[in-house]
Amino acid sequence: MVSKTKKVVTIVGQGYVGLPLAQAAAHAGWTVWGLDVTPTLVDLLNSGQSHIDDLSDSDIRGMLEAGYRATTDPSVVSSSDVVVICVPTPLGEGGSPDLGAVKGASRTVGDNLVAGTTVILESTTYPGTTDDVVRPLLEMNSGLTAGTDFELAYSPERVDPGSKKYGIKNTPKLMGGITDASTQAAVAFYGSFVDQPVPMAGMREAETAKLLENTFRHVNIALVNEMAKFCKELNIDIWEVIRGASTKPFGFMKFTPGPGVGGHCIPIDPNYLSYEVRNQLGYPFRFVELAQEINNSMPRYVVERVGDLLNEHRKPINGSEILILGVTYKADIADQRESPALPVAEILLERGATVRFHDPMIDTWQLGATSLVREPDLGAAVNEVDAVVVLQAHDSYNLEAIANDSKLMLDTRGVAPRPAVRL
Ligand code: SAJ
Repeated sequence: MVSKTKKVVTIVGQGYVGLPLAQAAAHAGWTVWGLDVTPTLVDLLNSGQSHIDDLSDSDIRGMLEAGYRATTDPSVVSSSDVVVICVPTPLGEGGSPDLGAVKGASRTVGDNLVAGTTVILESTTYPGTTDDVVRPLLEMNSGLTAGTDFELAYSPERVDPGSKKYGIKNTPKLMGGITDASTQAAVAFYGSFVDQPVPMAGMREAETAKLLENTFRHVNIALVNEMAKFCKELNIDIWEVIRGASTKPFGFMKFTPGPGVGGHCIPIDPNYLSYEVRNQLGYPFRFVELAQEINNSMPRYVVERVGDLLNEHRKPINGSEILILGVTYKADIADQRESPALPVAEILLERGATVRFHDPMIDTWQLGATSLVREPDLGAAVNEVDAVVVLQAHDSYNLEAIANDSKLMLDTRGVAPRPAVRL
């Protein structure tokens, strides 16, 4: 539990990582400042409204009652015992990591840092970022020394958006510091609301463990995607193959083919590792680069499969009406980042198809310069179009009824019964 005097934490970046962390800390008795550079977001949060899938408006109101406040004022850092940086690390030009937000946050924290504070980076990044990028900026702007005047650690976020089972409390959390004392300072912070804090040997090991976690998923998704392609040509049911393999109770983990890999993590994070290996050592991290190539090829493969199915009905793609079901990056959440639906639609349009969409989580879908409105009547649209393509199997879809009512249906998630055709 937190010591008698209310401890204060500033969490920099109030997105899908920073906000749930703020909620957990607030309910564990911390005074929490949610520091963000977006004034409209700060106002929204302080008015009790959420902008992320995993927290509702009432969750935000509960945080405000528990001592949370959002702010744009970085001076809160100077009255904080702990500062956690949770800002985005997108890919920049040519697939290299864009650390602009991390650098900006580090300078801001450095400008306001006082001795005795514990600073933790959570943003997913390449090994060495905390030590070689964040630390120098903190030290330069504060005149303080990491590991001596203030503690410094790295602790990767492990959020599975939309998960009903895992949240911050019951997900083991890795943390590695510049010194053992820094590691223990991170353990003391997270230990007040995480069941299992996991101290690591150092910051680089904690940074790299996160990348291993996501690269593991990325590579295994690419493996089943590539197998899906050749199994189709060999007339082997890949879904049955995976069902069978999944009965192995040890040494196997189920992954399934899909229309492509979306989200803010899996398609992005492994590139950090391949970037750093190539940058530092001059040779490629071949698994990641191959996995990227295969996963990025899936939208075009989906369109090829649609073409094959239309062809069986003597219809070209050109001039056909195609209904896409599910434009988010995974089922039952509203996030569209890196969703494969966009490249699928773009390639269909290139081939002369008319594209319509439905997604229970999305009202209007930005397709290049065109804003598509969700089909108002799903049943009618299913009957009207030449083909239905399921990209995300949202729980609310009755896929059996849609399969029976559609002229033809391609199911890219392997969950719809016949007469739907699986990828
Ligand atoms: N996907 C497949 N086949 C699979 C699994 C996933 O095609 O077998 C696709 C999904 O449709 C999705 C993408 O890959 O488009 C990413 O899927 P995901 O479940 O990994 O989704 P994220 O990015 O929301 O969550 C992941 C976490 N997921 C799990 O551990 C189950 C985890 O990798 C990270 O903790 C988290 O991102 C993160 O923040 O890094």
